[in-house]
Formats: sequence, C-alpha cells, structure tokens
Amino acid sequence: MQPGPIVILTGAGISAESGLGTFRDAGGIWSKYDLADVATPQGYAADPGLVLSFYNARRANAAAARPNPAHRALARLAAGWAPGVTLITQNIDALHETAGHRDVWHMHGRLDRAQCAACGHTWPWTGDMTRADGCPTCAAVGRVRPDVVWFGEVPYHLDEIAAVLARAAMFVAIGTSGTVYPAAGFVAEAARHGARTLEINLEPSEVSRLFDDRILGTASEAVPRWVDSLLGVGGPQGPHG
Ligand code: BJW
Repeated sequence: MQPGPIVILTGAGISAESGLGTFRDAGGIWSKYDLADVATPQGYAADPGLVLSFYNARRANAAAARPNPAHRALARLAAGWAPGVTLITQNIDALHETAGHRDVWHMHGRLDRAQCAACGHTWPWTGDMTRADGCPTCAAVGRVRPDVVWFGEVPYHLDEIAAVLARAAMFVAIGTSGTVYPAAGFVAEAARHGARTLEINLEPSEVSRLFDDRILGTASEAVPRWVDSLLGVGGPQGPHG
C-alpha cells in the first residue's frame, strides 16, 4: 500500500483470545444478559445494583487478562509506522495499553474509570463499585457508574475520529461485528475520503461488503502477520516464510 496514516478500529474479537467474552457470538455476553438491562441509562436507573455487579465482574476479568499477540502487534505497528497510526477501540478493557500502545481512543469508555451520573465528572477507578460510593466533585452518593457508553449515549472522541478518518490512507477494522453505530459507519466514511479498507475477523461482519479487502482468521494469528507484512518483516526469509 501507499505509505500514509492508518486508522484502526478494534472490537471485542481482538480481546476474545485473552479470555474476555464477545457480545454477539454464540455464548456471548448478550446471550446471558439483556442489553436493555445492563447497557442503557434506563437499565441503570431501574436496577443500578445489577448494572454495577455486571461491570464489577467484567472489571475483575479484565484486570486478570493479558494482552495477546494481536494487541502486541498493533503496538509494534504504532511504534514503527512513520506516517502514524490512530487506534480507536470500542473495548472498555485496557489490553491495548498493557501491550504498550499509547494514546488509545476508547470510544465506548473504560472499565478503569468512574462517572458521576449526577454531575458528569469522571475519574480513575479500581476495584468494585457500590451504591454507597460517592462523587469526589459534587458529593452525590449512589450515583457512581462505570464510565462506559451505553446505547443512546454519545460515544467519546467523535470529532477527532471524523478528522482522522478524513485523512486516512488505510482504515482497518479488527474483531468487530459491524452492528453498533456510529462505529459500524466508519468504513463507509473512510472509503468516502479515499482510504483503502481492510477487515480482519473470524467471519464476515455485517458490513463486510463495504471493505476493499478481507482477512478471515483469528486476531492473534492474522494481525501479527498483517503487521509484519506492512513493516517489511516476514518476507521469504522471515518468520512467516
Ligand atoms: C474474532 C475473534 C477472534 C470473535 N479473532 N475476530 C443507526 C445509525 C446510527 C445509530 C443507530 C442506528 N440505529 C440505532 C442506533 C443507535 C445505537 C446502535 O448502534 N444500535 C444498534 C443495535 C443498531 N448506537 C448507540 O446508541 C451509540 N450512540 C449513538 O449512536 O449516539 C448517538 C450519536 C452518534 C453520533 C453522533 C451523535 C449522536 C452508543 C453505542 C454504545 C455501545 N455500547 C456497548 C456496551 C458498553 C460497553 C461495554 O459494556 O463493553 O459497547 S454495546 C457493545 O457493542 C459494546 C461494544 O463496544 C459494541 C460493539 O461490539 P463489538 O466489539 O463489535 O463485539 P461483537 O460481539 O458484536 O463482535 C465481535 C466480533 O469479533 C464478531 O464479528 C466475531 O466474528 C469477531 N471475533 N472472536 C477475530 N478470535
């Protein structure tokens, strides 16, 4: 490809091989929970205890998880691709950062941050969240929630994302089903501005037909191979033969 800025969007599939569940695959999170109960502001208002325990369990799982070769390969790409890499993730885990990736845009928020439902203040968080916790800014008690983006809420970084999609030479989506907007619309937006587009996924996503190129496979195998090919490693004499 022509050297130029690369924009990467990751979804739950990149963390699947680190032991964190996806949402919509068989046995995924939405087969065990109704998303309206745990991933909407209305669900939180109706039963905050259920929502806090859902995210407490996911925070504990994420804290125990380790990055896999796909996370590490993207960190290597960001360090080695001179025209620049922007990493946008829909994931609320910190596995990209643990793999050494700096400046990750978490468009659906982060498990390791809290948000006050009363005043909107956000701050770092570790451990379980309870109904007894209070906001350090407005002192409201019982209004602390995870700083994650639920259905009907506006994702983070949208203005910056629009700007990088308009300048991208390449847009790559990894391990995301293409069912949740606005993220599912990024491929069309990048293509409209002239980017070459690539999907890396276990199976075709809902928006697969919009991509120029597709690699079907597990993220832990396909992503390092793709990164090696971009960085010029793994030619005929290289690690992938
Ligand atoms: C592997 C693999 C392996 C497995 N290797 N691959 C039409 C247009 C625009 C918006 C809407 C619309 N209709 C409705 C809406 C609104 C709504 C929406 O999109 N609804 C859909 C259900 C239709 N969107 C919203 O409400 C969003 N906000 C919004 O639109 O605000 C309005 C606005 C926008 C723009 C400007 C101004 C205003 C907010 C969406 C919030 C999503 N929140 C969640 C939960 C919170 C975070 C959390 O708890 O973790 O975010 S839902 C859930 O889905 C989570 C994820 O980030 C998100 C995406 O899921 P993802 O990552 O794609 O996972 P899966 O499981 O779906 O897919 C996994 C993939 O991996 C699969 O394809 C597998 O094949 C693959 N895979 N193993 C490689 N080893």
